[in-house]
Amino acid sequence: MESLILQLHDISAVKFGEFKLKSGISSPIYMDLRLIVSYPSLLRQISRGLVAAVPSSSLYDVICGVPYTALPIATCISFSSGLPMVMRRKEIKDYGTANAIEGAFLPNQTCLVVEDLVTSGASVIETAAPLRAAGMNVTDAVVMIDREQGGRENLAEKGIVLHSMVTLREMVRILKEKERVSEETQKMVERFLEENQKVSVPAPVAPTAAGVRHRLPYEERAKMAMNPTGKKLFEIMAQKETNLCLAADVATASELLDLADKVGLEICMLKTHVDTLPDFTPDFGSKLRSIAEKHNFLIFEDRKFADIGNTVSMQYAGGIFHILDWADITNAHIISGPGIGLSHGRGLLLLAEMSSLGSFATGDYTSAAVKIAEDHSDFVIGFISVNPASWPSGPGNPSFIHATPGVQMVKGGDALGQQYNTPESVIEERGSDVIIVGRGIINAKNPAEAALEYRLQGWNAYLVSCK
Ligand code: 5BU
Repeated sequence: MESLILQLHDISAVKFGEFKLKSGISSPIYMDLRLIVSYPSLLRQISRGLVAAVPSSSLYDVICGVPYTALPIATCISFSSGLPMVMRRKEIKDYGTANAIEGAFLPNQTCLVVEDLVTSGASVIETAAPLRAAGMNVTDAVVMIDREQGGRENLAEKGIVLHSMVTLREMVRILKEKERVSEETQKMVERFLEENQKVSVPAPVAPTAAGVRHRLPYEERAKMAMNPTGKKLFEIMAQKETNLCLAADVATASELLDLADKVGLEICMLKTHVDTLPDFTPDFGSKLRSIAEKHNFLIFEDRKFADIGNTVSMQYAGGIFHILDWADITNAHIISGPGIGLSHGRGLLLLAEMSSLGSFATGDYTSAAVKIAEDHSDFVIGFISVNPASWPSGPGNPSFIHATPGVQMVKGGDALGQQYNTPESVIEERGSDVIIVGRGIINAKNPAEAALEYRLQGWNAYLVSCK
């Protein structure tokens, strides 16, 4: 460590004088670590030191350097440790397939954030946000120099543990010991650190190109919706103060009708998989409709159509289930192209993303769903999405609704690849509008009470995101 610090001093990466920091405070010491790219041996030593500063590098699936100074450092760590790297884009262009995070990763992987220097921790927090929005877990950050000015505490508040190679105080102590700085300078730095122990994180600026904008209230969006069913859904959400959709995946039609009546007050929409009901009878639709009218919610048959338009039209209107007769909303994959033609005055959600692990509905596929929706906004009311805040265009046109499955009170998943996020994360961070909850409610001891709890969480998150 001593030799590393002396080398940094030799190349003038440590400067003494009067400097204005990014956080606005003025400091008697400044570190310019951008210089290290010109010194490969230093870069190597720093990378090794950072790996040694975390409890075990095997805890992480990927690493991400905070742009720009830490990018070459992260590259070196990746190269020497074999840990794959992802990159966060600082600017996102509002076109094409540009992602906020570049590289190959899977949701739920754990990403270690790498940084050169931490003051308030704001840069690490700025990098953790899109990583988390992309579905990764960010639990730790490693930094070469901790200025000990509140970064550790600010990061802890965001659930990130900071590991550091050396503190600023320790660094100056070594420089004094090796007679590189005077006692007076050392004292000045120590006084400055005493007086500036807590630099706060500047308030976040709402991302523009991607990410969640300040959300328009549902009632405003009702006025913008082109499709009467989409409009009605926004109106119900605003009137009933709920953005909860129940995925009513119970064993029988009679249980489903019973549950619909019990939780009807809490929901804006009830989602069915009608082909799973062994006791389905032709009057199921009219029975469910009368409960829906009583409690003022819409019915969404999660049929996921995926065939050519002609076949889909037959599956939709005919067969055993006559979905068209009783469901307000259904959904379709875009795999077969835009010709699914399910107008008939109802609403259609396009499957832009899926909640299951390894889903192929990402990137260009998701962008294609957005394009089809724009071209058919008379009957497309929005999307099944998982993280619209991470799309190149963000959640996009406010007349479209985003509904997100894979929601429970705690993050996690099931044995078959379902992945769960919390209501707060889905609405506030991921920019969706409707939380779709199945087993979180159905398997609760008291489903009506659980539905109330989900409704409150979803609604509070919506209120926060409107501010
Ligand atoms: P869960 O019990 O909350 O995991 O139920 C989720 C429901 O949403 C279930 O009916 C799924 O079929 C449905 N779903 C999903 O989980 N993920 C998706 O991407 C889509 C639908 Br589309």
